[in-house]
Amino acid sequence: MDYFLTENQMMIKELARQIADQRIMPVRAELDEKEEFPWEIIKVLADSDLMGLCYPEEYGGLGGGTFENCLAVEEISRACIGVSVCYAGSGLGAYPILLFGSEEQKKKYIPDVAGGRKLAAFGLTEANAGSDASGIQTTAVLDGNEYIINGTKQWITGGGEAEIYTVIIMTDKTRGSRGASAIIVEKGTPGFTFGKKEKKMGIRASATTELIFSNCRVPKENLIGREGMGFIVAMRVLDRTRPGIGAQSIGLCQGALDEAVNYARERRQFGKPIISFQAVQHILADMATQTEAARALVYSACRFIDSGAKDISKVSAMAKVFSSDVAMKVTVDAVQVLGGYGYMRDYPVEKMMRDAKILQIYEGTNQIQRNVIGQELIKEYAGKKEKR
Ligand code: COS
Repeated sequence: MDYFLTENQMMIKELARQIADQRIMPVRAELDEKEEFPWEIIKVLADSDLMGLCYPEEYGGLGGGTFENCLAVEEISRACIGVSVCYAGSGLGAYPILLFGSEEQKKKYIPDVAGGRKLAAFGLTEANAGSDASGIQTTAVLDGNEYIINGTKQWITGGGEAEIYTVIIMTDKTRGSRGASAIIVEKGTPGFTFGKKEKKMGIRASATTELIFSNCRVPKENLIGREGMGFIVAMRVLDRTRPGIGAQSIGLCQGALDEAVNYARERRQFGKPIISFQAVQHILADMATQTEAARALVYSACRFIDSGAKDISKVSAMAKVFSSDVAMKVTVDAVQVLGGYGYMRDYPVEKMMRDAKILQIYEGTNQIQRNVIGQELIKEYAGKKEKR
């Protein structure tokens, strides 16, 4: 399919593809096995300017948008979504500052993230606040010129490795979601430590830890926007970043499809390559069709967001839910095509299937995405919103 990419977009895709092929593919199994954070690859991505794709030039970025970022995420994900989440997770951490931060905050934090000198991470989830994001219990109390933060965040992508954390905390517990605020906490701040590194089913190259705040004091200037805006900051940021999960999904699908087709061309049974059997062709045909449909939706969602559209929740949720469900199915099918070999760690599809599962869970479960789409439909058909 021709998606009419600009020359610049084609260059970004090609550069990310080269790095994926030359630097990520050869080490992905080892990174998975050792659960090792891919700092060397992050450095290569930074040196190639790919860390700064979606940030304005005035803050050291390349001035691209969601689409440019997603093209790079897609190509990196074709090789390994464990690596791509280390790359994209930093964007998730920086977006609260980029979208809602003060000029001083943007100048202070974004250039280092855009240059890949520092990673950012986003802290919303807690032990008892996952889908019910407004149920967070971590608090921040203003004491003179500082906030004192107490509580624990859970399953934070990039935990321990990132330098800059944007966390959603309660500044007024009596107000529910309207009592939440977003605040920046830097690694090394006294009272801010990391819990154990989680042992995960997939995306094992990435780091996932608790963030533990114990009377952690941060300057009140670290508040993003105003007190009470935290839930909206989180929701708006997730609206923009969820197509990135779509990009991870389509990259993973493409990687799995490539492996399955190549294997089916080589593997002989009953005296012929198994790709000559319709039973196998039909599986591959569905994998290819679903991957292309997901790609078309993710690309359209990104372009819609980059057009400056305000009402992006539904399209963003659609891109995430559809493509991640496809990724789960396509990777399961890839294992099926490879049969017994597919189940062994010697072939990459085993890892791809393990990796795929998180796409249906993080940045809002696929059940939550369907809730978001459902709520938007209700508003549109009641005439309260323009139909999109
Ligand atoms: N953009 C702007 N505002 C939004 C919004 C969005 N996308 N989604 C919700 N809001 C606003 C609502 O308008 C409402 O504002 P008012 O208080 O002024 O009415 C407020 O936020 C609360 O919204 P709502 O009542 O819908 O919140 P719920 O507690 O019912 O939760 C869901 C809504 C489930 C959609 C939300 O909690 C969610 O997305 N959960 C998943 C969180 C997630 O993605 N976690 C992953 C971890 S982060 S990697």
